Amino acid sequence: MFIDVLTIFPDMVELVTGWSILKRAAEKGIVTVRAVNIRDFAVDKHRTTDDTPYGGGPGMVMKPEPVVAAIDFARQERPGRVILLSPQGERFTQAKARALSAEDHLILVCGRYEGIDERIRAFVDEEISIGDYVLTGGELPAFVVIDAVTRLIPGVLGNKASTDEESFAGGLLEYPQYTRPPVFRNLPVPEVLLSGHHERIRRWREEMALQRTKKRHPELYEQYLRRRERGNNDGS
Ligand code: 4HQ
Repeated sequence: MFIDVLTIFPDMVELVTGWSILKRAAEKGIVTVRAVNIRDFAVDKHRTTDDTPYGGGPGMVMKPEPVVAAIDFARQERPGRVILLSPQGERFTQAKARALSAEDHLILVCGRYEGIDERIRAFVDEEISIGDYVLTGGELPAFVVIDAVTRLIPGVLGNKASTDEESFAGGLLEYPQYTRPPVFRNLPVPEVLLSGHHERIRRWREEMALQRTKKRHPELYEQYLRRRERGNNDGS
């Protein structure tokens, strides 16, 4: 998969490409992330990417020409799905991550300032929000999308991700996990996990995942029950 990140802060892209899983995925040639500097597509001598809003008001607006020229550039070698990160977008979910993981080329447009010129939206395929809070730019949301999407691409996690998702726990919160030591600051590991009874362990984990989801995320729990009734247990 090719991922272009269109931004006026191209150095930030190293945050997601420079370390750990994504770095290895890039080395294996499974994912290529490229930073495209929107400022390189500004035409005036000061390479301006923002301007004051028509009609007045506070803050600056991202100019359309450099952003759309950067989109054209990103699209010139291969077609791509253009995604704008914005609080006005459709909420990003695991189902959306799964769908995007099948794409060949994502073009992620990161806005800055107080907003973008509305006409940029005519060149965008979809708009995604990572949640109802206001950030200073679309870069961190883009990195969230990259992280969630790329871990679903076969080979990136050695396929463990897909098996995780498709286990009974698909669509539920995780069960509690423990590792050594058996007692930490007076807090013991639940006895069942030390028992070696694999079937009891499996049932305990299932029960904990269910209880935890019901208590902490009742909406997800209801969705899970509805899907289980339909005979679907892979979280889709
Ligand atoms: N932004 N989910 C970019 C966000 C946001 C979000 C605010 C997007 C600032 C310039 N993007 N503008 N939440 O807060 O995607």
